[in-house]
Amino acid sequence: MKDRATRFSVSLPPALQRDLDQMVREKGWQNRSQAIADMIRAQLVEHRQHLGDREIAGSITLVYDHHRPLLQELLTDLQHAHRDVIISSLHCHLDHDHCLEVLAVRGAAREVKALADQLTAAKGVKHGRLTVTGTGADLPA
Ligand code: NI
Repeated sequence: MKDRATRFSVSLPPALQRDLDQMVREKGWQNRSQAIADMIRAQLVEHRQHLGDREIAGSITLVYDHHRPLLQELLTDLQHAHRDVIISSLHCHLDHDHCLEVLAVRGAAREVKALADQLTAAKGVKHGRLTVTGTGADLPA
């Protein structure tokens, strides 16, 4: 059974309310309530990233030069060591030198972030980014 929505009032300066209404129109939200609910969910995801044991899901994106000595081996070793967190991976050969790797991850926030940091910090990785989302079950409708 779906929980009933509760109402609360929000006070905003007029200019902020105008900007909010404009963003609601531009982004195609149905109304302010839907917009604010989406923004709260986004902030919850962001906030929960900092909670160490909480389970999160997301993706780690890496761009690197595969000619860099030992880099490929290091990235593969790290991925094998964290195979419990990595649920899928995608490798694309971007050009003669560069590879794009996207890892889908799920696990304790602390472990996911540590893995992302290690991969991103590896010498020869030109760009790395962890994008965190919820696991679905942890986000109210
Ligand atoms: Ni490649």
